[in-house]
Amino acid sequence: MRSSEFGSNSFVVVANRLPVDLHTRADGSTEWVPSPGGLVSGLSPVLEKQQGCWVGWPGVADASPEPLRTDKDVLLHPVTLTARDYTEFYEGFSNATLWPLYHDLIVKPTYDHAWWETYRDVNQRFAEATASVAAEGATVWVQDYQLQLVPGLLREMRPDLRVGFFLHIPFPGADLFQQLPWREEILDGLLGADLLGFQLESGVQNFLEVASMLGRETAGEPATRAAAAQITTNSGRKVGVGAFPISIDTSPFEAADDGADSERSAPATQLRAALGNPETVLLGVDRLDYTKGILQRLEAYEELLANGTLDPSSVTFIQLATPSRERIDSYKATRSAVEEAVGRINGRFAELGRPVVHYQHRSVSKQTLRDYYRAADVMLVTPFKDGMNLVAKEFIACHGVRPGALVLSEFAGAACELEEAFLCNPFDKQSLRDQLARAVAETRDDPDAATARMRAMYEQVTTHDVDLWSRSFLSSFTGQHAAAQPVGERDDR
Ligand code: ADQ
Repeated sequence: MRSSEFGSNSFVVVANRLPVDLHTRADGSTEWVPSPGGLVSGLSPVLEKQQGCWVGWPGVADASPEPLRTDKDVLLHPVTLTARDYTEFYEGFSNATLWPLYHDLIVKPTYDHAWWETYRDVNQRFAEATASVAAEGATVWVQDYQLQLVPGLLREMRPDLRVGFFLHIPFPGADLFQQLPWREEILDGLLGADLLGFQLESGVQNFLEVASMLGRETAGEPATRAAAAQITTNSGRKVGVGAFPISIDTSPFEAADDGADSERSAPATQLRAALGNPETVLLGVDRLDYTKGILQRLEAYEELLANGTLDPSSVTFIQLATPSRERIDSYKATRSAVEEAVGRINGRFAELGRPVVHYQHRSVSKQTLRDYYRAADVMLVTPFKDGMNLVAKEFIACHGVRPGALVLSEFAGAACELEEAFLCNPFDKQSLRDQLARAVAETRDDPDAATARMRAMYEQVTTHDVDLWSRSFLSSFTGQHAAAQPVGERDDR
C-alpha cells in the first residue's frame, strides 16, 4: 500500500461489532441503536475520549451503510458481512468453534474447514478496511476472538502501524488449544501484534505455554497491567504479553443526585413497590448464553424455595436475559431450558399476582439497568467461565455503599478482584445454594457486615476503572507502564 493511500486516523479500534447496530423500522426506514455486550460497554468510553475511528460490522447481514460520526465525534467505519459470512464467520467459526473452545468446552466445538476459510476471508476484509483508514504510524487496537488474524494481516499490509490486540474472553490451556486444526495460523495471526493483552494472568500463562508448545521462544512471567512477558516470533521480532483486567466507566453509576451513595433512588424504590415490596430482591443480568449459568442459578433458587430456606412470600428474583446468537442450536436449547425452569418455578411457588421469578428476554436501557442494580439486594453472577464479567462491576458501582451482596462464580475473571463477594462454584449445586442462602441471610441479619463487603468492592471497582484499563494497555506499547492505583495482592492472582 502506498502512503498516499493511508487514512487520517491516528487511533483506530477494530472490533467485530460497531457500538451501534443498524435497525430497520416497520416502515422500512433505518435507525442506529446501541449494540449489546461487554466489549462495547468497555470500549465506548475509551474511543469517545480519544475521538478515534471504530471499524466494525453494523450488525445486519449485507448492509453497507456509509461511514458516520457519532455525537461524541467517533468515526464509525462499517465493514460489510454477507449472509454467508454471518453464518460461517460469526455464528460458525467465531461462536460455534472458538467461543466454546475458549470457554473450556461447556459445549462441544465444531471444527469445519469451510467456516475457517470464511473466517480468514472476513479477517482479511477487516484488515483491509483498517489499513485504509489508519494514518501513517497510527495506533491500532484490535479486539477479541473474531479477529485473531487481523494483527498478522495488518503487519504485512502496513508495517508502519503499532498494533495491539486484546482478548475479552478467556484464553484456554494448551491441552485444549491444540484441538484447533488451525492453531498455528491463529498463533501467527496474534503474533503480528506488538502487544497482546489478556484479562487475567492465567490467560497470559496459557498463551505462553501455547507459544512454547508451538516452538516460539518465551521469556518473563505474567504480570498485571504490564507487558512483562515476551515472545520471539519466527522472524525474531519481540511481542509483549500482559494481563489487563477490563473494567467499567464508573462515572454514570456514581451520580450522587440519583442516590448511588447511601440511599436507594426513587426509581429503585418504585420498582420494589411494583414487586410488592418483598424483603429481598435477587437479580441476574446476562446475555442469554450457556456460559453464564442462568439455568443452574434458577435451579439453586428453586431448591432453596422447596426446602424452606427461602420463603416465597418474602423474596423475588428478577432475571434479565438479552437475546444473543439466537440461531445457534446450543443457544436455542439454553433458552428453552431457562424458560421452562421459569415457568416451573412460578408454577410451584407463585401466588396470584406475585411471581417468584420475573423474567425478561430483552435488552433494557442503561438507565433502567441502573435502577434494577439499585433496587436489588443480592446480585447473582454465576458463569461457568467468563473473561471478566462487567455486570458484576456495574452492580457494585451502582448499588453503592449500602447493604447488599454479590454472589460470584470463581470462574468469572472478576473474582480475582472482588474477593468480598460470596464466591461459588457453579458446577456444584450445593455451593450455589449455600452461597445464595448466606448472601440473603447476611443482607437481612447483618447489614453492617453486608455494607462492609460492598464498601471494599466499591473501592476496588471505582479505583480500577476502564480508564486505568485502556491507559495501562496503551502505555505498555511504549514501555511506560501506567501508574496504576495501588496494586494489592488481589491483582496478582
Ligand atoms: P459479555 O459476555 O457480553 O462480554 P459482560 O462482561 O457481563 O459479558 O457484559 C455484558 C454487558 O451487556 C454489560 O455491560 C451489561 O450491562 C449489558 N447487558 C447485559 N444484559 C443486558 C440487558 N438485558 N439489557 C441491557 N444491557 C445488558 C464479553 C466477555 C466478558 C467480558 C466483556 C468485556 O464475555 O467476560 O467482561 O466481554 O471484556
